[in-house]
Amino acid sequence: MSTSPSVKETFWSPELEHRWNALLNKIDPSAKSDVTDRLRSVIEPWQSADPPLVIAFCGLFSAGKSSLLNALTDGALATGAVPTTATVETVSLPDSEHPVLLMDTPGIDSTDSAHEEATLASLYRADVVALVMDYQHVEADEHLEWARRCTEEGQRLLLIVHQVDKHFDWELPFAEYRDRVENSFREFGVSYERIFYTSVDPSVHSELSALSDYLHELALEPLESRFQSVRNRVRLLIRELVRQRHEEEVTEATEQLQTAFGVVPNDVNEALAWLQERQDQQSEWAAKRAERLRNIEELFAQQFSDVKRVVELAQITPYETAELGRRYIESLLPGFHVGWFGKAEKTAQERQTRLHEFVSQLIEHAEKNLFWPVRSAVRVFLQEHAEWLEFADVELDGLEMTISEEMVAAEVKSGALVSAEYGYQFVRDVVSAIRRQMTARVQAVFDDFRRRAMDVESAKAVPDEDESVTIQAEFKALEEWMDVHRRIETEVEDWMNLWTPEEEVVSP
Ligand SMILES: Nc1nc2c(ncn2[C@@H]2O[C@H](COP(=O)(O)OP(=O)(O)OP(=O)(O)O)[C@@H](O)[C@H]2O)c(=O)[nH]1
Ligand SMILES: [Mg+2]
Repeated sequence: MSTSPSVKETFWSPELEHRWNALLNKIDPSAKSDVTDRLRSVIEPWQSADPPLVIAFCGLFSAGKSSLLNALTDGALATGAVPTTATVETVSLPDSEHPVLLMDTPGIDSTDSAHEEATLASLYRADVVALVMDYQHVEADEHLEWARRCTEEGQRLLLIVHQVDKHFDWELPFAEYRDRVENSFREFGVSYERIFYTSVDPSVHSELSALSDYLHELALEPLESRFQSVRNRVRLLIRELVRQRHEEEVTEATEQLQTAFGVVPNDVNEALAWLQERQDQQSEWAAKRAERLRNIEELFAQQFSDVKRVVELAQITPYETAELGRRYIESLLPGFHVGWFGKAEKTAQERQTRLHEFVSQLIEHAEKNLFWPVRSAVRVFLQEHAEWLEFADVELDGLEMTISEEMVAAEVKSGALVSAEYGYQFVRDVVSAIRRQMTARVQAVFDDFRRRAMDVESAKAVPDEDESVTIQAEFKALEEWMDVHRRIETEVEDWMNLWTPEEEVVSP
């Protein structure tokens, strides 16, 4: 957008005036609040054809504000420089192409609260705040905090380090002094447009004329960009109003947060950062828990494969036992029979005997070489990790071995009963069946035990129960607090849009 004089003349359009009145009407005039007056003071300069640029000179008591203003305006202040300033006084910057008003304000640390009120109220009229600081007290907390508040509120800020004639180069090179000052403000999170070093008394370090030039330059800024500061100040005031309207909610949410968290954030962004911190902490815990659970999985997998190896290597059919197995198969082959009278009965009896002999030896070896070693390995493992068990006594009931004649007989594949050779395969099949049974039962015990271990470890999700409860409360309080403030912000924007929808007035 261009900055031709015609644009300037019509900046405060009838449309803008109309919308402004719509905004003012929205404010309940009966509400006890000086916000309306302040709103009017923001807009007043803009209702003239050539809105003056207003710069408020603020600072601590006796920083030299009045003296500086007098120097910039060739002694225009009515009160002169010497007495303590008690009211806001406005003077014009001489020889400026567009009007520039400089406001002299009472010191912000004034003991008189009326003085301080006057200064705070004047800030809403100012397009730019110039913070005047005595050379010797630049890094005072008040300065840093004030400057940061301006930054937070989006107020345009000039820093003025005044009375630099008090600087002696033999004490400290001036460049070093400057670096130190500028770093302090940056580190404190202050953003300012410019910094000037000035004095009314003669000094080689004084940038008084540069400051004067800069103020003249500011007057040439396009109105569109200056208007952003107006919107910003109106927004601050509207926010104050909307907050007043939601005072109860804000107080309640703040108290809750105070109780739960101990501190209250300055704004939603800070609250979000805290929330993020808490969430990071929780995900860190979650990650640690996941790792612990993964370690348990690995531990069980390792143990299981160890036990499985014991199962696989167990010798349960030494030669003579295998022989008994083969003899049993032999007795099942077609053409096998015993005796002459009652042949069938005797044959059946012989088969039963052979099965019985095979199975009893099988049981004997399997118990000694398979069952007991496996049971003992499992028991040792469970006892080593008794912290995961509810009872000190390890439950191993599920870990049994059942080898019966029926089960062994069931392994016979009748289709294969054509030659005695099948006996070898049959014995291997029986051994496999026993190993499978043992493995499955170990697996069942392990599964059960792992489930319990996981339950115990999962319950340890948060370092301790109390902390978990605290965090839940903190989350809730923070979220409610943010919710209230977000609703306020939404309302503030609704009000602002009554007046100037952002995209219509402010061009990038
Ligand atoms: N050495 C030196 N003294 C200065 C300078 N500027 C102001 N002073 C002195 O500092 C004292 C305070 O100056 P003022 O201009 O009254 O300061 P102020 O900030 O307006 O003070 P309040 O209105 O009371 O807040 C006076 O004695 C001034 O003479 C300067 O550049 N150098
Ligand atoms: Mg003064």
